[in-house]
Amino acid sequence: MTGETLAESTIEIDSYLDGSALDSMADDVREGLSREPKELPPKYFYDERGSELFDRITELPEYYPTRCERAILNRRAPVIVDLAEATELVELGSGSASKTRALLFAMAGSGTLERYLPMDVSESVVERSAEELAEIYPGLQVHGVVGDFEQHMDLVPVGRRPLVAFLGGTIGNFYPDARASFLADVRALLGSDGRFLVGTDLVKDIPTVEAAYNDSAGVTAEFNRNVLHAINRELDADFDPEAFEHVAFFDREQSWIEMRLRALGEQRVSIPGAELELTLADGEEIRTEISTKFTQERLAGELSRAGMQIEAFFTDPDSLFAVTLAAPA
Ligand code: SAH
Ligand code: AVI
Repeated sequence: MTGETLAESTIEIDSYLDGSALDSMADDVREGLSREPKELPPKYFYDERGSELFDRITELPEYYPTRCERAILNRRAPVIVDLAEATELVELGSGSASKTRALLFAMAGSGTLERYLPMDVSESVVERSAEELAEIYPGLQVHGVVGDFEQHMDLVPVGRRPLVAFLGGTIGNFYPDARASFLADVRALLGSDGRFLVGTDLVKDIPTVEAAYNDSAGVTAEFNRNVLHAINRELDADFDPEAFEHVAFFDREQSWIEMRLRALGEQRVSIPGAELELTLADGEEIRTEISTKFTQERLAGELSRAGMQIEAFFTDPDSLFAVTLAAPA
């Protein structure tokens, strides 16, 4: 009988969201709620409850992006891994990392897998996925980063020739200027021969998109309202989340779906942690998220302006969603 001892996995987690997180939430809330229309950044959806609600969204019959992306990754992970020739996988906005397993599995199968670096603003999801994946892959070094990919990308301890993944279509949640600066940061992470793997939701018929953000079970509505629960808890505010209606509509001109919270009746809100007193008129809306839908051409143009070119472009059979591998140009 032959056998070999499995190497120990290691877990290390760096956090960049300690004391300053509350200050930046207060600034963001004060700034966003003084805009027209009023606005709140989507990253505040993702406390522990919000991350769980997002995971429930990914299982809804109407929410096609996760199913499509999972099918693409399960089928194409071996070719992606062959092209990338990476020993480490960096994952931005990693969440529960459930689709990532196909990539790690393919890297392990090709004998190249050494390190996984999940980065997310939600501490609980980074810790949980680090533990789960370290257990599944003996010998894997997991280096988690709890941080904001709009502020802390230069702190990701990236090694040589990384595969940097950004899945789920989260790239669509940026406004165009912020996306350009995010893509420039990704390009810097790649060095001379890393690869960028990005999931994008594609342009399609409007009813399919609108149903995905307006599910019949009301989970997306609860996810949307969760931002108010988070602000109540962190900034001692007194929003009544049930006094806001979930709204989601597709904006053809911008090619994005927009989620809003609409006040049902006049709302007086006090947010002591942001030194803000607020009155919302009956029917007034707060924009909470945009989610851009892409064409291949638009994505190629944006990647090119950031110094990257498409190496492979994969879609599901109905072309609802795409996974793109890009290399330094
Ligand atoms: N990649 C996963 C999760 C997508 S949900 C998937 O494909 O299913 C979006 C993820 O990005 C959440 O886990 C959220 O916590 C994280 N996120 C949102 N804004 C962020 C930010 N500014 N910095 C880091 N992570 C962020
Ligand atoms: C994380 N992000 C890509 C999701 C999306 O589809 O834009 C967030 C989400 N919002 C509502 N449902 C899901």
